[in-house]
Amino acid sequence: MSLSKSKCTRCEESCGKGKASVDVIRKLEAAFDKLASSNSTSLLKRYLTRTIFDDLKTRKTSFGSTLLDCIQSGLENFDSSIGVYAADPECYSLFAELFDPIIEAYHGFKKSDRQPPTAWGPVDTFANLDPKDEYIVSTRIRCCRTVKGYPFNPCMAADHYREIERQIVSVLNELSGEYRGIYHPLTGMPKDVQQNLIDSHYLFKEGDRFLQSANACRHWPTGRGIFFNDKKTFLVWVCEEDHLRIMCMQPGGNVGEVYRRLVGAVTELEKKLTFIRSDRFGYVTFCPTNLGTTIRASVHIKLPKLASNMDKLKNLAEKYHLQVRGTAGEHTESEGGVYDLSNKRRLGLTEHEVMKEMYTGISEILKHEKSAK
Ligand code: ADP
Ligand code: DAR
Repeated sequence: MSLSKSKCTRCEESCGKGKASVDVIRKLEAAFDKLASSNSTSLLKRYLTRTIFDDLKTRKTSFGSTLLDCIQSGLENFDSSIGVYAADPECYSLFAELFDPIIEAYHGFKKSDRQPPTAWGPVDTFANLDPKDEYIVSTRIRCCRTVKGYPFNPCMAADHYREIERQIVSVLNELSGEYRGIYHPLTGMPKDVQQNLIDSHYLFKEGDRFLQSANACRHWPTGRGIFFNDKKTFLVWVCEEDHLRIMCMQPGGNVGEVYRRLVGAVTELEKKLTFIRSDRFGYVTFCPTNLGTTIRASVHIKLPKLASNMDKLKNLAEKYHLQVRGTAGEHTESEGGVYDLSNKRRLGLTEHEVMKEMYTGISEILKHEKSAK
């Protein structure tokens, strides 16, 4: 039996659009007062006015998700940058009064804007940004997908995770050629193997407190795992933050090769899986920061001259719509002078435009590094 519309165990209430329980509303009221009096700088605090809060606090989606499911991470982590997640795909419309201003603030994407149709463009547009391997350690391009008919983490029962994992893995196991690989469930994975995959930047980390507060880590590690080919140049995360994270990566700066491989992988997967795509937002994800193309195209790069002045590097990156992060990605510091530089914009642009922006930005950053004194 499909579980996609089953009971939402979190609130122990039958699904079906209706009203949030008295208990949920009471929890929301107490947490709202604490947030309002906090020094949080999250987009949640900035845009969850009392009026909007009162309008939204009683609502419930057909999956059973409430406002609490969407904002509990930001209520518990005042240092959140965003503070909200969509507990299921309906949340973006049912709680639009909160999501829309947050999406506009983060992406510059207004209520009247629409994500353009998917357009990967010519994959041979991009060459190797660092043919002599002097600066770029590795290139990674990832996109996120969610499977139609299922809620997102906060409202997923253990059987949801098992069913989605089963669906995705059966498709992955049919892949051939350079995409042929093996699925490694987290359940039963030896801790040293798991840690080695994380340290090698292949596998997602555990214990992100923002995701834990969002109830995105319940039933862990049920239904979670990683698929990869023998060269680890094509990988798929199953049921981490989104139902799927599809990524291609390899040493060096050959952006074109990585992009070609990713486009081929996604094209193969969407022949067998129905992904959630909205006319307004494009591909729908758990976190609003990933909506649209859902692409993060990044290089691990060494910039000894520019990195000697981080404020200057970040301002330069901002000029090219690039984000500077630590070596292990989000919420991490640089190790050994290696920085993660990636596109900041992914909503309101086509896939090819996102890639061109990243490619051009990294190319310009390298010119600055080479000419710096
Ligand atoms: P995402 O990029 O999917 O939002 P994270 O930022 O948490 O997720 O990064 C996930 C993992 O991918 C981290 O271990 C990070 O080091 C790794 N990573 C990101 N970019 C690269 C890259 N260019 N080369 C190698 N690993 C990378
Ligand atoms: N930590 C949350 C989400 C930020 C975006 N990162 C994701 N989705 N992994 C915050 O609000 O800061």
